Amino acid sequence: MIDLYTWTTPNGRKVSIMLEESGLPYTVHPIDIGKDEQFAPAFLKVSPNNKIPAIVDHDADIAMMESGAILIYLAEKSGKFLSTNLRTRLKTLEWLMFQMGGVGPMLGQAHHFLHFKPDVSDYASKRYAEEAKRLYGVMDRRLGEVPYLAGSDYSIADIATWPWISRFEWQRIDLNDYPNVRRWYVDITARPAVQKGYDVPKKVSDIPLP
Ligand SMILES: N[C@@H](CCC(=O)N[C@@H](CS)C(=O)NCC(=O)O)C(=O)O
Repeated sequence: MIDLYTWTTPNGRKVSIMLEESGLPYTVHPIDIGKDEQFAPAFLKVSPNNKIPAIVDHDADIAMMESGAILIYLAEKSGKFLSTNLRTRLKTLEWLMFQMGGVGPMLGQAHHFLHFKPDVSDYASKRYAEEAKRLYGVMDRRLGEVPYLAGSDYSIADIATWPWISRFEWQRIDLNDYPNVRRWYVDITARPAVQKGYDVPKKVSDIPLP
């Protein structure tokens, strides 16, 4: 059994969606980051960076933080969504790292400067609005060539990226400007495991649709 420590955010949803997709049994432990529960000493033992998501896999005696690393672990454990074919595997890891290093951190800043505090800094609002559009452009070109980020198959690269795109409204992105991202997003939204994982640890809203 896997313990999942999470909250209703894109990084948290990556892991609940992966657990739902792979069929691995898990128990949810909500960590309300709005109430600073991520700073509790007991949670620090599981997640030394004080951030969700984190897991403890009791079968293997493994505790892990960092969503990208957790997705790789769960893919290895379940044998799903990370190909053993070297070329496909490398493409999957490449687009997973693009999410971890670009999409997540940059769109996270866009949420602050375009959604939560749009008035504090024109410089920051403009910078992250432009970077969000640039990243959507990169994904749109890729998804114009292949159905999924890693190529022909749905993978942990898509599972990592989709929850960030589900906040397109906060990023002031019109998905109709990125038809390939729109097609990919709508297709993945239809997956029952995505819909179930989105509502972990609790339902806060319907999944936004363009
Ligand atoms: N690189 C980390 C980022 C995790 C992260 O930023 N988690 C946020 C929620 S999405 C969090 O726990 N924030 C609480 C805080 O910063 O105190 C990952 O991908 O797991």
